[in-house]
Amino acid sequence: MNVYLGLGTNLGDKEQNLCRAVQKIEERIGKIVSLSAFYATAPWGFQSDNSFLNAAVCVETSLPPYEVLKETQQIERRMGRNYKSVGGQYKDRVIDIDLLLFGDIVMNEADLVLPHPLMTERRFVMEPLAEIAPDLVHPVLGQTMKELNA
Ligand code: PH2
Ligand code: MG
Ligand code: MG
Repeated sequence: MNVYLGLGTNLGDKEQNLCRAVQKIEERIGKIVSLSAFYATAPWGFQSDNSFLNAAVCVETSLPPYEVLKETQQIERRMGRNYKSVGGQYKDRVIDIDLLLFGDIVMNEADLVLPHPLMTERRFVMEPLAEIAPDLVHPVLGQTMKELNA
């Protein structure tokens, strides 16, 4: 199944952080089908002096959603993200890997919601996603990524 992941970083060597994350994703989750350009974006939803580099990646995986989540969280930790957002406040981070879409799976669990509930509100997600998957249809909204990014 194809899983779409959103990547973000605003600390350290951001380009290297994204490249390392993609490499680890390929090692642990599956074959990289496509990778977007890296987009320089302003912090969204919180104040920070550190701008972001964001990207989207499509991975062909045989793992189920919770296994992919476990792997992405482990990659985040191994790359030095040993903190979580405090009281729902976003924080600067070395790497953030979010599950955006996982085939046509729709699920609503406390620790995993698919598709990602905020993806369509975030230009830093939709811009790279629409680049690599313009005709992909959102399983709940029924619109393509290109339409949702318009
Ligand atoms: N991630 C957030 C909150 N705000 N802003 C940008 N530009 N890029 C992000 O990846 C990002 C954000 C929560 O994960
Ligand atoms: Mg995030
Ligand atoms: Mg995250």
